[in-house]
Amino acid sequence: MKDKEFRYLVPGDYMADPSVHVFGDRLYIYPSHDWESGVPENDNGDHFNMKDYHVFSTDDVMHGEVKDHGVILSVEKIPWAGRQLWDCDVAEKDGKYYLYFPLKDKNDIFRMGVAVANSPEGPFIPMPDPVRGSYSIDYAILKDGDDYYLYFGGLWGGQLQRYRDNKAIENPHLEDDDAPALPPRVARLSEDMLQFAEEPRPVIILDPVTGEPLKAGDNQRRFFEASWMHKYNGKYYFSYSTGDTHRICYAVGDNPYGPFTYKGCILTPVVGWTTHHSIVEYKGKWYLFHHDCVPSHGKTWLRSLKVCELEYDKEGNIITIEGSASSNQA
Ligand code: FUB
Repeated sequence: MKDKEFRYLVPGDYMADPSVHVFGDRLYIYPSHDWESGVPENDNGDHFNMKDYHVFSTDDVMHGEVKDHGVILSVEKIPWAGRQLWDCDVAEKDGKYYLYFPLKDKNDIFRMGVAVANSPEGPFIPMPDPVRGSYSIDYAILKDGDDYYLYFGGLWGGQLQRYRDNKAIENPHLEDDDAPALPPRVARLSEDMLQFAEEPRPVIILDPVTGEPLKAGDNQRRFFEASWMHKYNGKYYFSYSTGDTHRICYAVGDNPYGPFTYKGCILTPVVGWTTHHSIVEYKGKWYLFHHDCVPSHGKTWLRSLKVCELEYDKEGNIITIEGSASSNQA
């Protein structure tokens, strides 16, 4: 059997957390930009001390040129900035491009910023304030008809455990193992794309056997961070990282709000603590963009952007891909 082909997309730099979309006839990649900042590693992710974003584009995913369009937004241009530009995403509406990014404010709380451009290649001009009512990290956008849905959330350093019912709580905590897992959130965006049009709602992932929400102690399957949403054959595929068990998993539903029924593992662990991805169709093929730490020899804060083809079986199940932690991928 032929070995699966993987490609490192930006061999000269460290890029992670890819969000990928097709705009016009090109494919655009919006990653986080890792660098050696010298901040020591801890469970809050302080070592992910990113300070700018680049955008890349290509018209041939596995073999063509990957063009670096340069810096499209940097932390010193954002008036409310504290630190740490983590996973962003971009949507197009009426010829304008909207970049949604998580950044800690001056009180070290993650908020969502929006920056606007006239081209997918930027530059993106940040709005003066974060989005009202925004919190946590890892924003991902689904355009569905005329509506745009934003998925978000992340445990531990992503601060999701600080909120219940969209309000900050005094004593941040994870749920007990037997309780339903803390869910990611989804909110429809306003007409002008600059605010939430509604209060964020929980994204519930159900156990296919019991029909109950996955439990907080179910670390192999429950949501941790890295939301992504794509559609396949009219179904909504919500995918995410399980964090401390290092898997990319997915669940399927009938509408953008869910609930979603757990289906399986898309990507087994890669080299490095984090795993994060996006799934996109381009020129008739499906791709899994992700990252690992093979080129940096396992330095978990220096991640490299990677892609491979993704396939479905006849029932629409995603065929599991073996990550670099358990294979001999170069
Ligand atoms: O890149 C910083 C954080 O690491 C992201 O927000 C998470 O998804 C994880 O990849």
